[in-house]
Amino acid sequence: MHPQLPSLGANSSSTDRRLSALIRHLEGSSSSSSAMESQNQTISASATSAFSDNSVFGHVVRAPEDAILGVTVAYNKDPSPVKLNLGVGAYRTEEGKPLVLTVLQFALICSSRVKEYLPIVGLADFNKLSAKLIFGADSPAIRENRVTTVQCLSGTGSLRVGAEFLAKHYHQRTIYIPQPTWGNHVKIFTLAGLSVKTYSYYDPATRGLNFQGLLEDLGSAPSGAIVLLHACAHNPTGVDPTLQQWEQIRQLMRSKGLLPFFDSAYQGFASGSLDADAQSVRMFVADGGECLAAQSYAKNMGLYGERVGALSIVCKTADVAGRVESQLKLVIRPMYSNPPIHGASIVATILKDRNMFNEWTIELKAMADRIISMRQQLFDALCARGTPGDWSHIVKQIGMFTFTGLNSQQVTFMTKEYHIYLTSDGRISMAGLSSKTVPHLADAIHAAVTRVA
Ligand code: PLA
Repeated sequence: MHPQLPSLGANSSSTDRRLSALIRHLEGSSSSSSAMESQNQTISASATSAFSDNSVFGHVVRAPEDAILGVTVAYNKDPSPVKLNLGVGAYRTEEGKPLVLTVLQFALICSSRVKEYLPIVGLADFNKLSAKLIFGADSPAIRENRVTTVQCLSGTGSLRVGAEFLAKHYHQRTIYIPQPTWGNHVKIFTLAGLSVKTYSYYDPATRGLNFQGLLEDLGSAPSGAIVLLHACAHNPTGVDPTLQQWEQIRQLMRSKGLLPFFDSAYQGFASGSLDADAQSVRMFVADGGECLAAQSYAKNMGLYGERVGALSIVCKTADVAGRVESQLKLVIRPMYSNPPIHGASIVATILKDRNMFNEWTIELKAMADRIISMRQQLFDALCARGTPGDWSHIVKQIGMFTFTGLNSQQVTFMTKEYHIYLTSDGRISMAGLSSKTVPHLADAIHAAVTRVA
């Protein structure tokens, strides 16, 4: 063995020492990173700068951190013991710890140990069961074999594969996304070759749905355009249409031949019920029309890092669905060849076993309920402090996030003074909050609202 390389297991204390030395070294270099950054910003993309760095990549400018995942990067660097990460939508327990669902631990024991390549479209059982989960066990589209489902890399990968397929094979290249929406949507669709436009969704004045604006914008979209819809628990606003409003959206979209592309990243998280949270999607499938749906198991099964998801395309006939699937394979094969097996076999194990499935729904409901109780506690804490403004939207909005209405200066203030990390648009991940941390957050919001314009 090389004397410099840490050995695993037997010599773990010296490994630990080397790792902490490495961490100290990296921390040392990151403390000077802001100086480096400002230096880099003044370097222009010229051949001279390439020479001065003595690198063929000398012209590469530093990209800003991601608007959501960058919040975690900043949080990790903060040494404060009271720091709180409410940026990324990741579920935490009352103790502030990540949660591994009990049902996952059972499923791990039972799921397959096979490590062979999967087919390009992924695990067959997983695909079949995922379609059933979102469209319903009695879905006529499934019965008639009109659905093709391919396993993808979580919600993001499913959206990307769907977008690449549409850019190649669909006659309309424009996709309408809600304003606002999850920050990654614009990039995913643009890079896939679609042209992105927005439709009205949120009304800051009412902190609710701008339904009239939505109907007007979709009503004037060109016929055949693609429309991205959040199946439930709209991110970042926490505002969903009612079932009656969904029905109006459906009628309008079908009458204009607009193609629905559902992003379902939170099934079960909005209401605690898997079926209730899939109602919007099922309404569009029940009318016999076509649509796409991207599913993620990151949040509802807590499989964030396993990257498990599925893309389904509902077609008019089984024959079309078969041809669509053959083209999806041509999208996937040069992108990542075939998807990973581990997470999908865990999901399939849970979905096909009645007891495990029931256990999952109980744990899912408990997560959704804890988030709902955090909403009430935060609302009560702000009322108790007499924080100026109407905060009732905290209890009205649903899903993982509260779109607080705090502006970016107020967010910066909360991060600087209270070590609370959230995205600059004022979105708070309620799933990251606990009874213990609610008072700290309420103090921070109160101070931000009363001291920062
Ligand atoms: N679609 C929406 C609406 C999302 O909010 C997210 C995740 C995804 C898709 C993708 O999730 P997945 O690829 O992990 O399955 N949004 C998170 C995380 C939770 C993120 O930004 O990546 C968020 O904090 O907004």
